[in-house]
Amino acid sequence: MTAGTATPTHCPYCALQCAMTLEPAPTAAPAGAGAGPVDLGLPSVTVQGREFPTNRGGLCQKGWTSASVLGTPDRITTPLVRGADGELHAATWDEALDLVAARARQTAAEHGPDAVAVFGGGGLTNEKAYALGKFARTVLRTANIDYNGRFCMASAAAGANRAFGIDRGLPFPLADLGGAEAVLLLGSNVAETMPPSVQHLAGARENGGLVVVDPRRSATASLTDDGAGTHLQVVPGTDLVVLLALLHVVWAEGLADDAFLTARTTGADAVRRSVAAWWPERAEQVCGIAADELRRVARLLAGASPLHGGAGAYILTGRGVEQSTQGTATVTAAINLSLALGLPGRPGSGYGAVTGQGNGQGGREHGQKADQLPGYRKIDDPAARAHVAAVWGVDPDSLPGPGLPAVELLRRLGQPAEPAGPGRPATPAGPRMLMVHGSNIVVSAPNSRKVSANLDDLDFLVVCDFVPSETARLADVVLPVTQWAEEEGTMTSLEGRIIRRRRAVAAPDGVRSELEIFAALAERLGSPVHFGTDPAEVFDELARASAGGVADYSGLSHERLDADPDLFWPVPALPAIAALHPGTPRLFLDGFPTPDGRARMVAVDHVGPSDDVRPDAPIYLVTGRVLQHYQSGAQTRRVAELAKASPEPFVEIHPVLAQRLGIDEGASVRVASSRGAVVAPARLTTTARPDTVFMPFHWAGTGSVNRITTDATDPISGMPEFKVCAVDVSLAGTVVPPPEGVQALAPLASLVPSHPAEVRT
Ligand SMILES: Nc1nc2c(c(=O)[nH]1)N[C@H]1C(S)=C(S)[C@@H](COP(=O)(O)OP(=O)(O)OC[C@H]3O[C@@H](n4cnc5c(=O)[nH]c(N)nc54)[C@H](O)[C@@H]3O)O[C@H]1N2
Ligand SMILES: Nc1nc2c(c(=O)[nH]1)N[C@H]1C(S)=C(S)[C@@H](COP(=O)(O)OP(=O)(O)OC[C@H]3O[C@@H](n4cnc5c(=O)[nH]c(N)nc54)[C@H](O)[C@@H]3O)O[C@H]1N2
Ligand code: SF4
Ligand SMILES: [Mo]
Repeated sequence: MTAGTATPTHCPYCALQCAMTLEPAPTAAPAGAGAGPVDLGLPSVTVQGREFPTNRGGLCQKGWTSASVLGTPDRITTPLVRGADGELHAATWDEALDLVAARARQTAAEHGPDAVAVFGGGGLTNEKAYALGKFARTVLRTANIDYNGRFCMASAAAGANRAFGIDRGLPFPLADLGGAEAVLLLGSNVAETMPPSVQHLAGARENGGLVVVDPRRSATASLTDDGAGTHLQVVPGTDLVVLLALLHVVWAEGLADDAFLTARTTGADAVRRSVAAWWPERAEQVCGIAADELRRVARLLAGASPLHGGAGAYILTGRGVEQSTQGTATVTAAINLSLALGLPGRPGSGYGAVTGQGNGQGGREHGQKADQLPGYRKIDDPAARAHVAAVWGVDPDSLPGPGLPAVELLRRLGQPAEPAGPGRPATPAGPRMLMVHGSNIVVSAPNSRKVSANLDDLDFLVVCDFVPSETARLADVVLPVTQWAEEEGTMTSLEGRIIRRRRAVAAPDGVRSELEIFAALAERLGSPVHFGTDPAEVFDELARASAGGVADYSGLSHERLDADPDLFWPVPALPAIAALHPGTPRLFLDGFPTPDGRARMVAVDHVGPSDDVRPDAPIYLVTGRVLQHYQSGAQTRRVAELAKASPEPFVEIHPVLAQRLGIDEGASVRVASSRGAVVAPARLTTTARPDTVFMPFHWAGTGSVNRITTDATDPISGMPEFKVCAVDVSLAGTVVPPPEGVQALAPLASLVPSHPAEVRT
């Protein structure tokens, strides 16, 4: 970037992908000025919000401060290789790449190709996600590639694919929400996780029509104050019951859109029968929401639906309901409710999932998911394999089949084969080598102590990152990569809009793009398959590979996207009529992409969380996010303003519960599950339920909440139950021996309050 040149691009973080302009700062930051970029030979950069339909010029605090990660003092600018002394040392690119290639070759020779596993990320551009999948399938020839989207969107995807035949998080532009009379938000805290999006809820709030379901009075739940709507402070893990009761009321009170159900859906009768037993008084006993309140909300949603003359209604799900062992079932019930009210496929109404990661949408479309090929194709579909193999220039039979979903993959890393036991099948040996691209699993994976132990059991761990994340620190080789403002590419936002990421600054000497890394490794591993290093060229190939698939990008190129920021997939090429397809902002208007064109309604029922409260663990733990930190915190903990505003993990606890447990504000609290214990300071707040504590997951160390979350998964989607588990809560230092039969927890001596060493203030 030359001085005075403004580069229009988008935020590096979440799926809202707020538009911003990057410009060289007029003056360099003075030495020692906290967030000021250090001298990595990079120009310092200012960030301005830019007008765009989603953020309308707004940015959140993470967006404003995002540029400081470019010059973070501990940025990795040279490959690192673990030496005989057990430490990571600087190495040349040739040394590092030769070593990675040699170990991949050796591991595959000794244990078979599936022994080399790949873990990707929903923050990768479409080009990188595509190249990663292609690299795994054609160079490593491993089936074992999956990614952190399994933590993030898998249940929403499974529910939407089953019901609609397609999974685009929001099948309509976000701004459409603005015209709605009612919006039901289940387990989504957009006021902290996508702050600029809150402006699109203004219309519903003016109508008193915002309904937020959350066990906490979150910032988003507080948006319902003063007559703006309703907060349903549900018992954790029981949203499915709320939805079943709402469906019950809709049918019982004759509010369903029968004409829509007949014309555009299948399965409605079975669903209607299945909710007959969920009358509101019964539901109240399980979910804790008063029966009258459930009735009122059902009537409010129905009244807002076009059938009853309303201006429109939306039902949206977030991680609070999806990260659950009944996540797919809950999403299915939310879709059933939307269909019963006739919302999907009607302009101004619908169902959507609020996708989370920057490229959480595109990341699930182009081949880094265990069961997928580019274009949202199924890897076990012979026609899909033939199409993609032709684009790659390989024999379709050489492509591996589906691999292990993320949680199962992490569970098996480094583990020996196990013979069949009572009630359990034999398990083959797990992968021996792992390559990580865009995830910090040591902090963000469920039951993370087990994940760390398994990483230790591996023969070889390779991590690509630009900062020494907790996972990178365990690696045998770390390969330093470019950051968002240093690269070209595309991202697909939560709306299915394909946007351009643009290079605004030169990358520091010594770092490479992942596209260059894949090409260099492919060459070293003797692959005849071509790996482009120019993102525009890789995008053109991705577009060809996606042609005819569900997520069809074949009508797109970087050039076209530069000229038109309003393109939503599918955007097929239209060579026969030599016209440009206009893209598809709104899906389902003419039908659902199922074989019969109808949406499928599926009956589901409530089972409850896998790790429900019980005498030795009588309190619910729910987890989530704070505004200032992004995910595992690898990036945002390095931003001085953010680390200062939110320096450490904490335990939100209701004053009534705190008093019962003898816990004062700020006291060190021990939160223990059957997997271990964490310690963090107490934050007393009446926004909590008295039976529930909340912890954010953005930190490593002794307050890292994923040390105690469960790695139980949804049986359909493989998504882990991050949101709810059963814990015991006590003042740290007051040892209560575990009741008999309960696994002993980590000794207290090892649990000191967390003061993350990495925080810079
Ligand atoms: N600040 C910030 N923003 C982010 C991110 C970030 O890390 N930080 N990450 C991005 C990503 S990848 C994602 S996936 C999104 C996530 O965005 P959200 O889904 O909005 O975020 P969470 O905080 O994980 O969860 C939302 C809410 O679920 C509630 N919850 C917990 N258990 C339950 C339950 O049983 N039922 C219900 N109804 N609610 C429950 C929590 O109290 C929380 O308020 O955010 C994106 N934006
Ligand atoms: N308890 C609990 N745990 C959770 C959740 C929860 O709600 N509760 N939410 C889950 C969800 S929804 C998600 S999405 C996950 C996310 O958690 P992670 O998968 O850990 O995601 P990030 O923290 O964004 O990690 C991204 C890492 O990749 C690096 N990186 C960024 N861009 C690139 C790139 O282009 N290439 C490469 N090679 N590296 C890059 C960053 O520096 C960082 O170290 O956490 C999950 N964990
Ligand atoms: S809401 Fe998301 S995309 Fe927008 S500035 Fe904040 S982190 Fe970035
Ligand atoms: Mo996510």
